[in-house]
Amino acid sequence: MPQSAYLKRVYEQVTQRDPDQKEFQQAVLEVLEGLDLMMSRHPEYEETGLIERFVEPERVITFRVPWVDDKGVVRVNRGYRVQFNSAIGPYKGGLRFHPTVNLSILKFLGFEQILKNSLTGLPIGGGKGGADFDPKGKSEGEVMRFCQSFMTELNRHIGQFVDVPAGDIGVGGREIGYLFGQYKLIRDSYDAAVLTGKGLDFGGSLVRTEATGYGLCYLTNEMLNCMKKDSFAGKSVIISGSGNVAIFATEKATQLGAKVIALSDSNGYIHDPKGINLDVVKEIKLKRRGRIKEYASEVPGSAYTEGFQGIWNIPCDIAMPCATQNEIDKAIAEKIVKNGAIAVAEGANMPSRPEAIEVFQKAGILFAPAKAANAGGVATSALEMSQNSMRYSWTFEEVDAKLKDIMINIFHNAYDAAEEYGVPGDLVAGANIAGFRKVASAMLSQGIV
Ligand code: NDP
Ligand code: 2IT
Repeated sequence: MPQSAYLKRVYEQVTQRDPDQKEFQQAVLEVLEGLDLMMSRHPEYEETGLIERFVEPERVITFRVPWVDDKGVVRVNRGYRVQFNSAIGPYKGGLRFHPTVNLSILKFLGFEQILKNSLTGLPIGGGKGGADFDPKGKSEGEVMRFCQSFMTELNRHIGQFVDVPAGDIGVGGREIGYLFGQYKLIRDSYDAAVLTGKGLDFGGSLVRTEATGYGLCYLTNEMLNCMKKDSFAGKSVIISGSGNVAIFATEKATQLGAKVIALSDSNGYIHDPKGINLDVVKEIKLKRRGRIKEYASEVPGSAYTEGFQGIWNIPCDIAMPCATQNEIDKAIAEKIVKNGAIAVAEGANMPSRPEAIEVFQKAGILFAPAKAANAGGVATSALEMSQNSMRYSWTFEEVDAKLKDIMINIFHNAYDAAEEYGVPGDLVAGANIAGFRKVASAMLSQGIV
């Protein structure tokens, strides 16, 4: 809990206003604990009601998404877009299609996105959206019709200067393609920069697909180098999840000399002590849209175990949770520490519960929080928007070099802010402070809006 009476009041108001929004409250509390260190130097935050404004989304849209399944049955899902903060640029953030999606989850994600996007150094505000639609087991036609219906409503709320969605859990290149097609049809306008994560044939950027996982490894490598004079070389790594972020984190960690020994999905995990064969994973997950357990029947010497949390029983040097929020609880964190890990870097958004972060920090192991560590995806989205505006595309090497620079800068900004505020090495506080001060300064300049 923050010490500042003002921040305490703001947090109480958040909990009283939306008592059921537990994930949102969790994200707000973590950020306010970081901002606590800034309050004595910035009386203007309280004088202008800045924090009350900061924790309240500028706009929340919810809408009906009706569609017809392959049997001719009418289905209705709920769609959302949380337009959280536009102080430094148009709202920017992904769309999540998952049955667990609700307003609390999208508000937590949108809130985190504000500071993450600020950390990238690029001009993008914070937003998030999605639907409680479950893409699992749906046919191509069902996914397409759902995306079309979703965009039939969403289109009026977005635009390249207004709000620019992208992918997240359950939304990848296929879904972005269908969403873009419907937007273009309804608006009769080729606004390429209205969505990011597009296919390379129609305005997508090279490296966007890989960007979150690659960026995670670039930042982690810089953290290891700067804080421990170490690197990925020769390290054993465990990565949870087996979606977009996990796959390309595996690829980059392996390129940097590490051995990734386990991956998971929501059903269970695979362990391959020789090191994961990523070609097999890509064939299963990206080509066949299959389950991670199929790996064990195709790769001798590997094993599949039911239950996704068991992955953290395996000892590793570096842990990178890349599946979903609140996966790492206190007991799992204690296990990771006891097994001798030297670093934890978050690829997913808020994968560690607050008690888990405390365990990592008390044990003195390196900890890279999500809003710094996974910012490479949205940073490359912003580079996609730049290329769309220029009607130009950079090469893979050009985008990759920019991504690497951005991730290294994010690490140093968070690291330096932690030093400046007397909590050296605390990248959680450092990332919150470094991200917040630019947003705060922009909000102050723009008056009470
Ligand atoms: P994908 O949909 O590609 O993959 C998600 C992976 O996480 C799957 O392996 C999925 O398993 C697993 N997973 C999802 N929900 C749960 C759950 N409730 N319990 C256990 N496992 C689960 O998504 P991404 O890889 O894009 O996203 C992963 C994380 O990274 C999310 O937290 C997302 O917000 C974050 N992120 C993504 C970015 C991006 O650019 N895509 C950018 C920054 C952060 P299953 O198939 O069984 O559901
Ligand atoms: O959580 C995230 O940063 C994303 N899902 C990516 C958002 C984006 O706009 O690229």
